[in-house]
Amino acid sequence: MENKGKFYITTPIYYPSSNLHVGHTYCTVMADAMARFRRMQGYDVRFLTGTDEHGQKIQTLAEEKGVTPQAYVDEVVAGIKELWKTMEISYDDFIRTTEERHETRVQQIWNRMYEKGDIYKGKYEGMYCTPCESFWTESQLVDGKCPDCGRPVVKAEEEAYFFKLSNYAQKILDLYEEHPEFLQPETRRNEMKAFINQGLEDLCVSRCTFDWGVPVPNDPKHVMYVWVDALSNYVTALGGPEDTELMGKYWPADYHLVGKEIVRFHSIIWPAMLMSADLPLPKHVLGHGWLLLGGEKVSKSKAAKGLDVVDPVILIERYGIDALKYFLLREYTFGQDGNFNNEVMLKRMNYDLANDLGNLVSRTVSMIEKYCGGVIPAAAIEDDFDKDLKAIAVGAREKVEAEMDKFAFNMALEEIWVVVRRANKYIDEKAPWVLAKDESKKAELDTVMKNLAEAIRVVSVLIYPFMHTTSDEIRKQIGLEGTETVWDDALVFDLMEGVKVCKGNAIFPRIDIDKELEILSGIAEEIAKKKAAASADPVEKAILESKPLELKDEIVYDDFDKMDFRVGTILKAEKHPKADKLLVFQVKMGTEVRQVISGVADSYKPEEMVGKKVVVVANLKPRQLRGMESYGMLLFADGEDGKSIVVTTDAPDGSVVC
Ligand code: ME8
Repeated sequence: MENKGKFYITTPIYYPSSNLHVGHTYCTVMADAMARFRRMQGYDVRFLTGTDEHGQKIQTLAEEKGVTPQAYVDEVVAGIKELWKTMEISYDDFIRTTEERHETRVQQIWNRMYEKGDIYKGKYEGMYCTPCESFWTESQLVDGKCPDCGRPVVKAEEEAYFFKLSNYAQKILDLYEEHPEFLQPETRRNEMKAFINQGLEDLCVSRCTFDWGVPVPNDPKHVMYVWVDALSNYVTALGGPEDTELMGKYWPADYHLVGKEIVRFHSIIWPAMLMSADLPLPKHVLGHGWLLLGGEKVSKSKAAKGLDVVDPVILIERYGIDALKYFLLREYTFGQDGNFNNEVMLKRMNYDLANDLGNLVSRTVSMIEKYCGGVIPAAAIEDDFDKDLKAIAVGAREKVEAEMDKFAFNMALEEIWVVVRRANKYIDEKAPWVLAKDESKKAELDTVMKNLAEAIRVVSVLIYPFMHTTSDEIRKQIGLEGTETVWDDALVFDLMEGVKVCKGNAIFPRIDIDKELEILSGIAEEIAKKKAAASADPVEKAILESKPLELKDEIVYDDFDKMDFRVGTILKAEKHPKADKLLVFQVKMGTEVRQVISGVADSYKPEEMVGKKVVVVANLKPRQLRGMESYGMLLFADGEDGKSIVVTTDAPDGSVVC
């Protein structure tokens, strides 16, 4: 196969603070699919992932657990490696920032920056977000909290080393200008430009209040700022910064794939560090969107909340690796956020995998067995349906490649499913079971069987980068077990004559969605309970134990905006002359006094209500209640024993409630 050149792709190196969730899996699955895809195309691929093991947060977690930081990370990293092994993630290297090969080389990068005159000693006074390991100025905080994650920050004041990031502001803006492809999508580039234009301050690159980090060369009471340490992994894993065989071969990276919240580090700090260290810049930084759960980012602290299972290990156990991978790659649009929930996931698995793909394969193999003795026959004629199926199948590869060039995994898979759905439709159009009843139609029946086998084979090639196990299983069933899956074979339609099929189990069993959702919510509840029991933080406990309310149908803001609530004072209250349950109030709302009637005589004596500040639905259409007019409604809450409790407020009379 023609060698297309090298292709170096990386994922973020994840914090081994606790087990990974489906959000991390999403990024790694995308990188894996891209790596496998480029390998099939003939690229010399290097795929790097790893773990970012230093920093204050890890040190604190280890202390809480009563173990050394190293022992702490060793355990979590073993779990992460196990997960990637189960998912057959095809990385070429896994770098841990606690490895010696990393530590010595990151010191070399530091020395290069130092020798350039870009690192100097000073004093840091500012705010620090420990979970994000990020420094902020007061003005960057949002409501006094970390602008990235919204959590509280702590004051940090210490002697520290600084990196002259400010010197690189213009160079980085020039980089975006000259190479807009460096940072995608464009929205992220605009955000970064705006960030730089606010003014780039020098970056504090060392800490001395804890020691879980790479020592600063010649000043070991300081450890390097964890982001300087972490970003360097992309180079140190190749043996860099010094010239090594791997550096020469693979650096600069073709793609750093990262979540949108760490684009800033990769597109400002990282290129500045590389410029300072006289190293070439990566070609592309791609920021992907977040998976959201109930509108919030799926995160380690919230991972156990709610009724959805986000633990990839459990999802894989129940539905298989390929079903999860397919869902993650097909459901979300690269660069945008997307909602994650188990129902959407199960529906995708059922419709696309069990119905569309699974049925196509099982129906075809069964028919070849039944009508052709299990051996794929020769094709004899070509009518418009046959021609259309063939054109769509052999034309798909180019479309898949075009989408993958844009990292549009969902659209690449959609192009493959165009073939799958066309083939299913072809079965309906041709109705082989009718052809089989007429001996004179044997040639046409044979053609249908052969063309279906070819279409399935093309699909098996195209899905290989995304779901190689399924591809192998399909190839086994259409009689190609043990043959090499070759990318160029997706362009031809004449390889299947004479091949003996081999019927197997359904490649994706149908899922009983209602039953499965019940099981999953039970599992999610169990996980949340366990986490809540282990948590010392009362707010976290409450969040973990929270259960969704049963509510009326959702309304939109415009519905709410139609309502006019006002604060009023009850001037007078009396019993309704004709109804025991009703009280008649005279309510003053600013300039206006009006009569409002409520059915609360069982809960309040009239005199108890006088003087209360209440909330009135003031633009409600007037209503007759047993012969008296009511001009609005007061708000009450349901109390115990069916009693009503009036909603009161300290707000001034007449004020608008909104
Ligand atoms: O930031 N949706 O590590 P990290 C989508 N160590 N992707 C998500 C996600 C979600 N809800 N949650 C996490 C770090 N991710 C640093 C990186 S790199 C030199 C250092 C993915 O463990 C996403 O790719 O917090 C995100 O950028 C990454 O996990 C953050 O992982």
